[in-house]
Amino acid sequence: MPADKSITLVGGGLAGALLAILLARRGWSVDVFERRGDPRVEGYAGGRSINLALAERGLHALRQAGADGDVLQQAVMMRGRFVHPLAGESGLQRYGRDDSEVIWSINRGELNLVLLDIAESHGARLHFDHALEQVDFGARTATFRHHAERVAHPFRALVGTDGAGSTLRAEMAKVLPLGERTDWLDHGYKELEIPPAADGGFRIEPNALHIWPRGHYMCIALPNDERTFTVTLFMPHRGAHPSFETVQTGDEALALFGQQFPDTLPLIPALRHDYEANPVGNLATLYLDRWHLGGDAVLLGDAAHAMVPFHGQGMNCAFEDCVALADHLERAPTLAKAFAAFEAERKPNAEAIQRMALENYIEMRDRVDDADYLLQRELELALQARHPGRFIPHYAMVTFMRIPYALALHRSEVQRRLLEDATRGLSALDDVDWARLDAAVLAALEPLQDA
Ligand code: FAD
Ligand code: 8RB
Repeated sequence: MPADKSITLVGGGLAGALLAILLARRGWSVDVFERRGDPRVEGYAGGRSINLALAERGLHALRQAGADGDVLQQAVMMRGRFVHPLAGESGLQRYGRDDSEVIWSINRGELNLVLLDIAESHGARLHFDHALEQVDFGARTATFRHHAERVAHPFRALVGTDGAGSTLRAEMAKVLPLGERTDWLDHGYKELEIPPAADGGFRIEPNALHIWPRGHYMCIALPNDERTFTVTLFMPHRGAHPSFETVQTGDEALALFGQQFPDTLPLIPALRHDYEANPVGNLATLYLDRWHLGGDAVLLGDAAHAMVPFHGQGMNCAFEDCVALADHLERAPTLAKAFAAFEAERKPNAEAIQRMALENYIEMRDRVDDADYLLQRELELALQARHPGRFIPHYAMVTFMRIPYALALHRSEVQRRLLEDATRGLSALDDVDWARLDAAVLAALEPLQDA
């Protein structure tokens, strides 16, 4: 543990607020500088109610911070995907074996508020309306814009929890190239809303993550505890219809939804308005070769490894980063060693979930209503029952376990080959050659230690 336990966090979003709690509870002197105003005074900037899926990795981190109770109180359980094909029957595909294997829809604003409150109660000093502008690493001072003024603060070390557009990252890159690369996805997104029903209840099944898969594009909907759903349309920016190029006006959106998502039309009364009022968002994966500058500064969460949203793991991964960094800070003799050990542990795992997130887009938009795919999901469950602790479905390794993402990716690749080989040409599990498949599973997969 370093002798001087003081640290400055840039960004009081999800990761910044959580890390502040973890460190303040361990006796660190923590300052958090956040660009926005205090959400507890001004309301959460961002307005619309935006929800996120919380899974085991994020929940575990919240438990470490003593924040899980407050957060789960406002959460809505999502037991599985509720798939709405264009033709054919819609229905729930469970994520796990039972209600202990679920994910939770939580409100971003509420979550941030709860975490900031707890951070402050443990002694973290929160400085709102302070946007990092510039860092002098030689003099160890950081300059923030505070309303119309510029204020300089001395620091021992900086942690960049300032999100995908990180200013700290840009300041670090002026001293040491970080090898930054951004891969933009050629798809974007637009948010819409399903309001409550006339009787004040949910208009569709509340305890699910809804998906309308349409091949090259899709809609999803997550429930909010105020009985609304946030709907997100993901589709290509440009090119053949439908794309954000061919669907620009509210009327064009009405036509698209009428043809491709007809069951949602009566659910989204303000579709025309929402479509025109809300911007098209961009999606990207951010890769860096380095996350830290000696013992002076380190990046985590979206600032280090922003990812596409399709596994619902951006926050979960950022929270897992916070637990890892707090542990390394506790164990390592110097900040430089702590930051280096943190980067060595987390970078391969961040890269693994970034890749799995890209892959899950294809699965969600194109595969979830496919017969081959459903047969493979059925076989995954059967193999999990035949080989407990050894064959674990891909989704479960990412979502319900805390094994390193890189290990989950590796085992998923091995398992996918087994599933494809065993189901090739089959239309039901009755015809599976179980003796052969069991032998292949035993040969290809070691038992998992913490399963
Ligand atoms: P952020 O939460 O973005 O926090 C960054 C903070 O830094 C902000 O408060 C910002 O105001 C502040 N800041 C920025 N610049 C400065 C500066 N110069 N000075 C001071 N402060 C600054 N993840 C999931 O796991 N599950 C989901 O279902 C999910 N859904 C999502 C839905 C949407 C619409 C979006 C946009 C993202 C979603 N994510 C989800 C991803 C998740 O939001 C991010 O991965 C997560 O918020 C990263 O946390 P962070 O603290 O690194 O960044
Ligand atoms: N960022 C999610 C999943 C996986 C669901 C499954 C997918 C919206 C922006 Cl697209 C998406 C998942 O495989 O069945 N779990 O959680 C969250 C997702 O999107 C979030 C709400 C989102 N993230 C910019 C928009």
